[in-house]
Amino acid sequence: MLIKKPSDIKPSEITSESVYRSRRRFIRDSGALALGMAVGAGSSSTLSAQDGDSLKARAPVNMKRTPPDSWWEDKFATIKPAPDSEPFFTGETLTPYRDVTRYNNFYEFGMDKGDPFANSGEFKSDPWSVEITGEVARPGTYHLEDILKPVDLEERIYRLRCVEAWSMVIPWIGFPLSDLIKQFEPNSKAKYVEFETLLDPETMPGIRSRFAIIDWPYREGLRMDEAMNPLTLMAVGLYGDYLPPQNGAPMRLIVPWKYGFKSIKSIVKINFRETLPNTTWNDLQSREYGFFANVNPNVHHPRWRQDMERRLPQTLFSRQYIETRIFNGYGEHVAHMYDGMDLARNY
Ligand SMILES: Nc1nc2c(c(=O)[nH]1)N[C@H]1C(S)=C(S)[C@@H](COP(=O)(O)O)O[C@H]1N2
Ligand SMILES: [Mo]
Repeated sequence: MLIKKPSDIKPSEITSESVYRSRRRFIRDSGALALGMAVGAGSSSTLSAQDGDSLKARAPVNMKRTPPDSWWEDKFATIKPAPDSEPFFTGETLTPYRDVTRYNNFYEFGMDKGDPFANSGEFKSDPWSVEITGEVARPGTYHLEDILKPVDLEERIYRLRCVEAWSMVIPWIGFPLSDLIKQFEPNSKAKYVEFETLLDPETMPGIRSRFAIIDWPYREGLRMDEAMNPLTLMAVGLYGDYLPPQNGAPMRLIVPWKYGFKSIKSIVKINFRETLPNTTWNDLQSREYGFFANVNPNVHHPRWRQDMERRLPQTLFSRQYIETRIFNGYGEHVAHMYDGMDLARNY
């Protein structure tokens, strides 16, 4: 296979291209992995060419939306591949597409891990618009197409650590949140950014459920410096393709050094404000879920420990437990934002 420049890649080839690149990495890294296994480090699963092939085969099956407008395809024709170095890349084994898209938390579609995949068939993410409000020069309701027009899409491979102590490694497609924020010109009073998920009981059966525990819509927030940090990503795709509904189509936040619940899905509102916003999980159980929610192996959840995590995929025969790292391993790039803060109090 020839290595192509991103601009030469047709949309239909992108998935295979990203599979190809993970394969290339596998080949490059396999020396190190083999060594790890030889000393009994127990790295149980590795990405193989075979996995790559099955990812490619499964991707379209999981796509529950019809191909969106052609502007999406044009946008996806120019994705900049992930670099080969931290922090926008990790050489850790990718979690297979199947697990990334069938083991989800998206309570709007139900509380079980398989519910978002199973129950999101009616969900429509195209057309989509986002309301921008608060302390900005350019408030308004914008079509997603217009928000994405000026940004450059890139691939980033990040760890995702859920507060429930499981984790994945996911190749996202997106752009820095800072590139979106700058478009709307926040003023000096904009100290926090608040996000809201779509609330559509018609297509989101979890919202209709009488067992729902959440006060909808799902809300999250970041301090402005966190929002502007180069690691903070607005994702519009994964594995080289559009986001499936269960992963937060058409656009969701990714904050890789924080617990997964901060990474709010299917965003319809972005509000700039002076005061700390209310957030869904913090409102529900403030003793268990803080506003900052930085991944921290030293501060345990009141009901379970946080110093280990279960890395997916797991099989019937192997469960892989690894040590959780402070700031999910991204400390070098984000710890400075919390200088002088007591992380045990500001959890
Ligand atoms: N709107 C909304 N966003 C959400 C959630 C949710 O229930 N609703 N769950 C969060 C949690 S707890 C996690 S771990 C991640 C999971 O993202 P993934 O399913 O793409 O892996 O999404 C987060 N974003
Ligand atoms: Mo989570």
